Amino acid sequence: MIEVWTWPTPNGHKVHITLEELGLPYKVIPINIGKGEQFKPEFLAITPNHRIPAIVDPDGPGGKPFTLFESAAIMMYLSEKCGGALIPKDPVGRYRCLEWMMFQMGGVGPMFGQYNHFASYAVEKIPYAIERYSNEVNRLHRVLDKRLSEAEWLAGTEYSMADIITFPWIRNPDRRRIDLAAYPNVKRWHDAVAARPAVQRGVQVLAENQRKGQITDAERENYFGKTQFAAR
Ligand SMILES: N[C@@H](CCC(=O)N[C@@H](CS)C(=O)NCC(=O)O)C(=O)O
Repeated sequence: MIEVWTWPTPNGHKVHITLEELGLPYKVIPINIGKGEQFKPEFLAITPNHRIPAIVDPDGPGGKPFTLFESAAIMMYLSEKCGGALIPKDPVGRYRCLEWMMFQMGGVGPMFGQYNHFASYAVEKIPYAIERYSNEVNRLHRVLDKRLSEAEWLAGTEYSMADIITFPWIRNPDRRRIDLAAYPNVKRWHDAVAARPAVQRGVQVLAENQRKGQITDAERENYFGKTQFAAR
């Protein structure tokens, strides 16, 4: 059975939703990143980047165990394992899907992450940084809104990995002080993705561990302090 080393964050949920949509059996191995479990040797053996998610497939290529990190790579691997499921077969749809997956990995994830850092996690509140990333978060919502005014799904006419990879970063818009009413096409798409039973199951994985209140000093140290930057 595929092992998912993970935690209930947007990057983790991308893979949980993918596994649920594909109907692949999987075993969840919780990596509590607030407690620093991402630095344990057994996790570093799977991913040198000490970030969740990562997977171990005992039945990888050539029938051998296979490890993989980076959420988009994992999603593409799982799709291929299921005959290319959730990636359109026609060349235009396929490249639209990859295009929007890259847009999430290179734009939405890093920019929204920096916004969270400066607006919610940083002790010192730097107005320039908060404004810079707030502008980017809003700009990226506008780009998505335009795309979704032209197409039902990000890849075009069919629901795909591009929607799965983006959705966990759009849900809970309050966390980024976003009102989805300002982005009606994103809102329509968000509600359609959120209604899918596999999506609802995916976002429940380890959900009981989601932090309720403010970041603690111990979590801050693991994410942004000496522990994070120690040579390994
Ligand atoms: N590009 C990576 C990003 C992974 C990532 O940033 N994971 C975060 C949680 S969402 C993490 O593990 N953080 C732990 C840490 O910062 O030490 C992917 O898409 O898989």
